[in-house]
Amino acid sequence: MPMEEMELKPGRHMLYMEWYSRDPGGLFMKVNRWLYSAQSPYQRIDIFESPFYGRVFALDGITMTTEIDEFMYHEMLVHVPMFMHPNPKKVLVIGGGDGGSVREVLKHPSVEKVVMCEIDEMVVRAAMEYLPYTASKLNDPRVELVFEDGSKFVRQFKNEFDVIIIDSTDPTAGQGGHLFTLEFYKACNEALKEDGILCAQTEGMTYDWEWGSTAYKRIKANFPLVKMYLGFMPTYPGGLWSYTYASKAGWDPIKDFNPEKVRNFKEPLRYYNEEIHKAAFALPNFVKKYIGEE
Ligand code: AAT
Repeated sequence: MPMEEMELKPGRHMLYMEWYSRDPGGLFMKVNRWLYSAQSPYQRIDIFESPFYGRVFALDGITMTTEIDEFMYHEMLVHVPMFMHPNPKKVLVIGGGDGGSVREVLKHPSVEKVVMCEIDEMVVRAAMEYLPYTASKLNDPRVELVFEDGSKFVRQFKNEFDVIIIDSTDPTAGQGGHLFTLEFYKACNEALKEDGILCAQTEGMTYDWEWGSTAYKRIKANFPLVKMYLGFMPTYPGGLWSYTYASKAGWDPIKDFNPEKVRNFKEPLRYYNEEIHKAAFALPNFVKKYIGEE
């Protein structure tokens, strides 16, 4: 057997360390081997293989996805809004260059077209090569890839999309900040059809809770019905992640939820189900306080 094909024996591996913002501590993982590193015009991109987490994708040293838990994040970000819409045909994903959100969107048979607007083409190319499962649907004929700042791209549309999903980096990382402004959420509202639904990843509620609280309040200023919900995400800071759901028609994610649709769904899901959908909207007191909903 050629040396390079021999299985690497466990030992004292190299380490990857993510320092959380404000430097309270962070996350570390063993590294088996490095697969890809590059500097794009927007950020540093790294993909490595870890003995437990599988392939790990990081931007500027911040973990974006790992193979063991990306399903938790992508299913929660995508299926809550997708199941709330009675017939989502046209979907816009902003950010999400690894393809995980697009993969989940395409599990819904009503979908005719998904536009993914990712600022960094190099992220998408690297994901297609090194994250085959996460990026598995990026070549689907229903997918249109656009490489542009999502905050600019969305402005050209009025009354166009059924669902918009914001799968962005943190507001202080790369160009992520553009996807957290009041103007951006307003433009998303206008790009949605009258019964359109928006859903955004709105950060962890443990460390940088101000980011999520600000995002929630700005989305709330632009939509008649806005609710935050939570899910577990082991490799994101704090492990408890927030998402914000917004409906232009005022559809309530609990009262107007149709569990039949989830029960009849043909595609396998590993996190999201009808009980999780309802439970995710129950917020701990400290989170209610942070977002001003006590
Ligand atoms: N699904 C993977 C999770 C991510 S990736 C977020 C993506 O948003 C990145 O690929 C980044 O290049 C892209 N992005 C950043 N700014 C913009 C912009 N202005 N327009 C379009 N795309 C953008 C997010 C994980 C969250 C991490 C939590 N710690």
